[in-house]
Order: sequence, then C-alpha cells, then structure tokens
Amino acid sequence: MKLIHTSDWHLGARLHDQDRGEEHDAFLAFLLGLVRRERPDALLVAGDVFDVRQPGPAAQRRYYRFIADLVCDGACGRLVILAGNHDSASLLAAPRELLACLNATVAAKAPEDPAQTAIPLPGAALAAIPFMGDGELANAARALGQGGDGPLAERAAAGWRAYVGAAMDAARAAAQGGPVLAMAHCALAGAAASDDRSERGRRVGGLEAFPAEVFAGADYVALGHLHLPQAVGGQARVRYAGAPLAMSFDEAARPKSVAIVELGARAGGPVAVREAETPRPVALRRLTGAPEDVLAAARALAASGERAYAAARVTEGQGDLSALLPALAACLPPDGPARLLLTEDARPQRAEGRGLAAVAEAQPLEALTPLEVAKLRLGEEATLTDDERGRYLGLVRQALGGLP
Ligand SMILES: [Mn+2]
Repeated sequence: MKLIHTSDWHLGARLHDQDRGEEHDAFLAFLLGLVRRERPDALLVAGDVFDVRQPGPAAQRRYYRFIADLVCDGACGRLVILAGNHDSASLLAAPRELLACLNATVAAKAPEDPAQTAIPLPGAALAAIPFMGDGELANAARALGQGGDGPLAERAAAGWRAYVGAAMDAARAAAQGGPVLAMAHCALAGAAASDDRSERGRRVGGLEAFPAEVFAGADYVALGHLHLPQAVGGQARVRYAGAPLAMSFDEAARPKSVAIVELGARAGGPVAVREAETPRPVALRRLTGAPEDVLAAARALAASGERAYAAARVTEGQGDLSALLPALAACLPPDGPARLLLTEDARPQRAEGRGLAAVAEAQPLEALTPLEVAKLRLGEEATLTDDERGRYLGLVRQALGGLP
C-alpha cells in the first residue's frame, strides 16, 4: 500500500506580518501534482492544518479548495485529516459528515474510547490520535484505570501510554493481518525540534516528549508537530513529515518535504520512504554582519532579482543604525521582489538590552533598580538611535525623581 504523509501546513500563518498565501498555494498545487503521479491509497495530514484556532476565510477557502481538487481528481483513495494543537477541533469537525461523503475522514477530538480512533482502510487500519492536552490525557488515564493521584505530568504520561496502547490494539484488530498504521500530533523522545517558536506547546503531557515505544509493532507512524522532516530514532517507520514551508528564519536553511511511504500488503512487511522536496517560490534570506555587510548583502539580493523575504541582523560594528534602516528599506521595499520583513540589532553591546526577559529569568526584577530595568527595556528597541535612547532615559530619571 502507498501513503503520502504531510503535516503542519499552518494555513493562514504570517511571517512577521507577511501573508504566505502564495507559498501555501504553491505547496498545495505541488501536493496535488504529487498525488496525481503517485496515486496513493491515502493522504495523511498529521495536524496543524491551520495556524490559528479561528483561521480567516482565505485560509479556509484554500483548505476546502484543495479537498475539492483532490476529490474531483479521484487520484487519492482516502484523505485523513488530524487535529493538531494549533487547530480548533470543533472547526475541523464541523463539516465532518460532508467530508465523509467525499471519502475524507476528520479525526478532530480524541474519542473517550481509544478503540474508536481506529479507521479501517482497504487491507489496513489506522489509529488516528489527535492532539491531546495534559488535562485530556489525565482524564484518559482515569477513565482507563491508570494514573492515581500523582502530579498532572505523571497522570498525563500514564494516560498517553494507556490511550495509545489501547488505540494500537484496536487498530491491530481492525487490520486483520494487514498493515497497522498510526497518526499522532505530539513530540516524541529522540526527535529533533527546530529553534522555532511556532512549535510552541510541544511540551506535551508535562514531559519534554513521549517515548516512541508506545507505537512498537506499527508498520508506519505518521507524526505531526515538529517542523523538521525526520525519522525518529533512525526508524523509517516512525516519522515526522515536517512543515512544508519554513515557518521562521530559523527554519530557512532546512529542506522541507512530504513523505511517500510504501508498505507491504501484510503487517510486519518492508517499508520504503521517499522524500519529495516542497517548492520554495519565495526564498527566506538572512543578511548578517556589521551594518555595511548587511547593506551590501541587501544590495546584492536586490540586484539578483530573486523573490525573497529578508531578515537583517546586525551582529557586529559600532554606532546607531539610524542611517542603515532607511537604506535597507529603500533597497528592499515592501512591493519589490525581495522584501525586508525584520531588522534586528544583535550586537554584543546590545546583548544586555536584548535580554530583559533573560535577565528577569536569571534574577527577580526587584533585584534591579528601576533605572536598570528602563535601560534594559530601551535596549530592546532596535529602531531607537543612541541619542533617542539617552533622551528617554533622561525622562525616566526625571520621573523617578532622584531614585537610583
Ligand atoms: Mn503542532
């Protein structure tokens, strides 16, 4: 049997205020073409379809248009959509009956009985386990006679083991000797996270990650949540498809892909996984260095004519950036092929200023004087000149009226 596995579309996501609809359209057109060529038995979307719980009409239209194209095409056996932590389970579930008529299954809210997660597929079965929060997992633990009175994290971990264990048993029974598949949206131990904050909430169940052993014996586990495509613990059968788009400049250097999975007709057969790299109609470029390096890189980017979103990051050099900022803006205008989305002053002399939150983590704010807090906070404002910073600080001093 053949599967196409993808996840973490984050439809409706913006990159520092830049709309990404065009990139999502390119991805969905690519995915449709891939389905036409590969003709999979199922297309599995392992959660975080949308970026937010109340996606805008453009994001929703993109989603439904893709489903319509997929169904009209007839090249895909079955579509399975799983809810991730970014999704609203009720929003995904609302058109469930309509989608069922189109051979699409939505697994949005984890059913109380884990056996009901099993979805029969021709000659196989799939345990589809949507994202579950700590409380939900602790409730599952209690319902399944596990967990006791320990801390929430422990009860959630016990719930995860019991719930997924029972779901896998049900899928195994439903598969009748055919391949046993699972889908989940969670962080598993042994998997690598990107540096990106858009994986927020990946601490599932109060643990850094759940053990992958719960899926032992599965023929393939289609995971979502982490944005780097990867086989967990070197096992080709347990895999994150990763996000199709780089969700931040931190993810820009990593390749993005969709997994094409081929399995034998019986449980325990061989597995072969291919990665199809997703298109990048717009490059994400970081321009780093001293102010003059950043400006030179911006000019080179503009001259290349490449479609790009750029983040300027000043990491060395002296002086304020009041001359650099308008020069960058003129070089990479918002309507040009290469657009400047972000400017960061990350020079060491600003390091203390960039880290008010970091300072506050290391020691209570009460340990600092009000003037020190004001200095740290003003240091975070990359667009202020040193002169402006000095004037603000003078006003703070006046307001403090002689406090240190
Ligand atoms: Mn997620």
